[in-house]
Amino acid sequence: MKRRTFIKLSAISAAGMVLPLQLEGQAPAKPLLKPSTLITPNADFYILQIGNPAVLDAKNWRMAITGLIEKQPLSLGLADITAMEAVEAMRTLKCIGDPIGTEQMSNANWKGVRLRDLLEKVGPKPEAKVVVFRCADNYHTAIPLADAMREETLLAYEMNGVPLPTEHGFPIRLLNPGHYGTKNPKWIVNIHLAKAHESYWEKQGWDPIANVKLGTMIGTPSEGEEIIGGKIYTVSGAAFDAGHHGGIKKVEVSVDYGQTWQEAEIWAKDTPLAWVLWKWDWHVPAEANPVEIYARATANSGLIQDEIGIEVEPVGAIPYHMIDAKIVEP
Ligand SMILES: Nc1nc2c(c(=O)[nH]1)N[C@H]1C(S)=C(S)[C@@H](COP(=O)(O)O)O[C@H]1N2
Ligand SMILES: [Mo]
Repeated sequence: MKRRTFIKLSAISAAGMVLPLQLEGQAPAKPLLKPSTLITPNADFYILQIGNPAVLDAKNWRMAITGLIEKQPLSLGLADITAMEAVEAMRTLKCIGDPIGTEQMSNANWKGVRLRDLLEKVGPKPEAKVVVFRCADNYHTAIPLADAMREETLLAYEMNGVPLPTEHGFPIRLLNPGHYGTKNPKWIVNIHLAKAHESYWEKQGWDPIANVKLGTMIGTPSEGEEIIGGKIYTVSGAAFDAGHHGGIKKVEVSVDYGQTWQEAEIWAKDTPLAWVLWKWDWHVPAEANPVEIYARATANSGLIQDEIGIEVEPVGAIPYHMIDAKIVEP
């Protein structure tokens, strides 16, 4: 079968840098699952921002709540926030500028407070339609007030049991369920209620809503990997829909250019707001040959990734992931 041609993106995506994970030296005889844990350790969690991380000092940090509010503006310190009722939740973050299948997607357990509990203290005026977040690195973004009032929308101060690491937004970041990274601002210093707002990335053409699309990534094999013929190889990866399409129903793999699809096993999952991890044991044919490996997810709503692709799209992309690999003689 004739191989199809795809546009390969370089390591830089429009909304930031891709930080590929690489296996050291030779690929191991028995490939590891990738991702290998449901929770991404903080040291491995992807990092993305417009410039350098803002380095803030917990003692001097204040966050103001201002704008179209019924009551007086609030100025809060970290202790004011940690004194409020805490919520713990698992959440996956994914970058909107992610070329299909790359690894700007990670999952953590977070602790924080409901944004709505803070907004209720100041009372948004009826004309307030968006909540604007201004950050210490000059990043700014807004979300609809209705999203801000969702029970699952959190201001997080802990990540996997420790205070937010500097690069993930210390002391406070937003976790906005169902939305790409752009709508999860870090290093927040001001929360402002307004009628409308044009955010940093929107000015450059990125989607102002940024709902996460159904997506699947292949972690093993990696691009160009040599797979030993005649043995079992475990193809693995992650799939995520952020709960928009009812969660992931199944993940399938094809090693014959999409003619047939094999159902993978979902071996780790939690809430629909977190990714699922999947694997499929492939009985690799003995003959040496180039091979393309595809993976696609179907959501509980029936939505399926039914077109191959690799390009970045300003609204996030839905086509499925493909890896070029090589079957080699044992
Ligand atoms: N203050 C600030 N917050 C930000 C950004 C930024 O540039 N500045 N980038 C956003 C983008 S594009 C992504 S994908 C996520 C990444 O979060 P992480 O670095 O904790 O993985 O942060 C978001 N929050
Ligand atoms: Mo991003």
